[in-house]
Amino acid sequence: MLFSATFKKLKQGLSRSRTQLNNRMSKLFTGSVPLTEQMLEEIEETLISADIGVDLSLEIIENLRKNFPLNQVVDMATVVAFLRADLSQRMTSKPGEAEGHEKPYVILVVGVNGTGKTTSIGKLAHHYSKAGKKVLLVAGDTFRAAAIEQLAIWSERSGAELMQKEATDPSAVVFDALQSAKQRGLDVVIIDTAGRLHTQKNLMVELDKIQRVIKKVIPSAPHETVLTIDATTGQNGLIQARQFSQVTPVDHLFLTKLDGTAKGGIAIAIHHNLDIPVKYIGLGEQIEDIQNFDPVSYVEALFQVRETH
Ligand SMILES: Nc1nc2c(ncn2[C@@H]2O[C@H](COP(=O)(O)OP(=O)(O)OP(=O)(O)O)[C@@H](O)[C@H]2O)c(=O)[nH]1
Ligand SMILES: [Mg+2]
Repeated sequence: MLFSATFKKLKQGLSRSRTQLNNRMSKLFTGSVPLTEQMLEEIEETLISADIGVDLSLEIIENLRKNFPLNQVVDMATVVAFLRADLSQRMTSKPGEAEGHEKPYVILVVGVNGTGKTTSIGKLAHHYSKAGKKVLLVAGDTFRAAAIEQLAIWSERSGAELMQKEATDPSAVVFDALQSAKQRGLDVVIIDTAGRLHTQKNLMVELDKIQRVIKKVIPSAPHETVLTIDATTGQNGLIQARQFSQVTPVDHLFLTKLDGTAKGGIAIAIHHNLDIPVKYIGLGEQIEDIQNFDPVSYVEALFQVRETH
């Protein structure tokens, strides 16, 4: 599903990151100045500080070097435009999945605790509900009463139904939810899961069991397994994504809290370095603060010379 991606909102969400980039860049440029080696180094550091990643930052600086000889007079707008164009060109979209038309369309949401699973589920539910779909949320984190309550709040906000059962095996709730959704012809089922289990082994066993139960009811499901990654954890998010995808198959990433970091370059690093596509981004705590990740608009929103108005 595509969200009404307004560029203005994307820019708003990335304002911290953009401001930091702009501040650092404007210290280097006082009007038009001859390009120096030191400036190149500082531009490189600026890119790295935005969490774009060391390798990619180096490549970009090399390209800048090729296009702008030392001592050539440049201004900030020209350099930022060059960086933006270069990055955009590298950010070709990864092949997206075909949206499943089978009913119900099952989305399994996994991720480390606190990365934003439940909030992101609320946002997804809202958007599907708004599009006229009948949505069922499943509280697969059954051992924490607060987790169920939190999902209940998002079900109210989004107008989605809720399936919950306290203190049972998560896969039992998932089984009941899918059967009910199938019988009643619901459109979308979104499953919340626990983020913390004692060991990676336990987590693997539980997620595996959930996957098997889903398939028992709907063999082609889950149609999407979405992993939430907290953007404010920077490069650790990359490591987390790698580790998690070894525990359970992951189709898409949902990169959350991009509004809360000045290191918005992490989305670019993840897009560049992982085979798992970033499909959604979270730009705030409100229900509408979700967008599809479009790498080119993302780069554009991140690299913009400060507006004068
Ligand atoms: N600023 C901002 N905050 C977010 C975003 N997404 C989630 N949060 C906040 O992050 C915190 C954790 O979110 P949850 O949705 O509870 O995370 P969770 O993964 O379900 O956590 P557990 O259930 O404990 O595993 C909450 O305070 C959310 O409001 C976002 O895109 N931007
Ligand atoms: Mg939760």
